[in-house]
Amino acid sequence: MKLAVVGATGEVGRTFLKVLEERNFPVDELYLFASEKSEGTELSFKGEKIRVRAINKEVSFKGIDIALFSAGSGISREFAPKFAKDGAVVVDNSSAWRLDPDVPLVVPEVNPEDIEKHKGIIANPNCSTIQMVVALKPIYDAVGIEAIVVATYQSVSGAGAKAIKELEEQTKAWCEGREMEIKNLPRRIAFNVIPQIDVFTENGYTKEEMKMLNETRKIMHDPEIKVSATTVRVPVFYGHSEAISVKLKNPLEPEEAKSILRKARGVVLVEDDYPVPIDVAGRDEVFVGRIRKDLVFEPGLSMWVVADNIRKGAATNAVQIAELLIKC
Ligand code: L14
Repeated sequence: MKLAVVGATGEVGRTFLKVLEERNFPVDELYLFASEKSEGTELSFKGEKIRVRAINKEVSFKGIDIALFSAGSGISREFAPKFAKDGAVVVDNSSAWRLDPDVPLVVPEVNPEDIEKHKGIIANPNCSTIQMVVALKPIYDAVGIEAIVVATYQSVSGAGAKAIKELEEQTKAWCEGREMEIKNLPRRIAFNVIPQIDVFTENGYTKEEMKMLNETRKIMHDPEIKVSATTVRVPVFYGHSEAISVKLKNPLEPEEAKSILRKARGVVLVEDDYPVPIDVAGRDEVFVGRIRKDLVFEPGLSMWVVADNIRKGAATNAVQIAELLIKC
């Protein structure tokens, strides 16, 4: 198994290496790629130091079996087809290919069968979408879901290492009475919340919010399901949280929903307490709590869903896809 990681030095890239190691993914040779400025960085994998190479037009990708990409949409658009042409299967974490009809969009707990239709590229969904569909699919299968209203509370790690640093630096500056600098996020994030992730589209929703609608429809194979999202950045380092209300097609009591989710793959039902991001960071499952009858939708349910956005929301989901690929 010759594996490549593209975007190896990023938040998700480094976590790919950790997750591959933890899950003992069979790797004979590992190739690490990143931008020119990271060339020469050494990253360790299974006790070995591996040198990061710059990705550019001159590199040959022949012989690679699987390539895990998390280097942004531009790099994915340019290089994923090249890897695929040279015989690799690309698992891409960017938004570049997610809605392409020739590219399966896969969450292993939800639609593993879609993998088989790949033509060299498989897309990893958006982090907020992944945790939402893992929590809702078992309920969808039991009684049907007509509509979802969701507000997200997204950590800064979703916007990369630079945004993590920005929250740290602003917090330090505030404590020391210095002026806070805004660099990568649209507003100050320390001691604040920002109701904007990604750019705005014409209908007043952001791209991130539209991804939650369009990706959910594709993953669930349900072009009718309605999703209205408000995505919000909060001053949390790791872990996205979501307040979700669903309009069901058929009645389901909260107790019945709990017994379904207790058995659901990849879900941890939190019953006497509720999940919070600092407890969930570093874990691979999706944590669900506060399941209750919704007071607007009839029949409906409301719940609170938390997951590590860098792990289940990105790296772990991609490695799970790679695991399915080698089983085929
Ligand atoms: O679509 O900034 O994969 O929290 C993942 C991170 C969108 C933005 C994606 C964030 C991105 C998101």
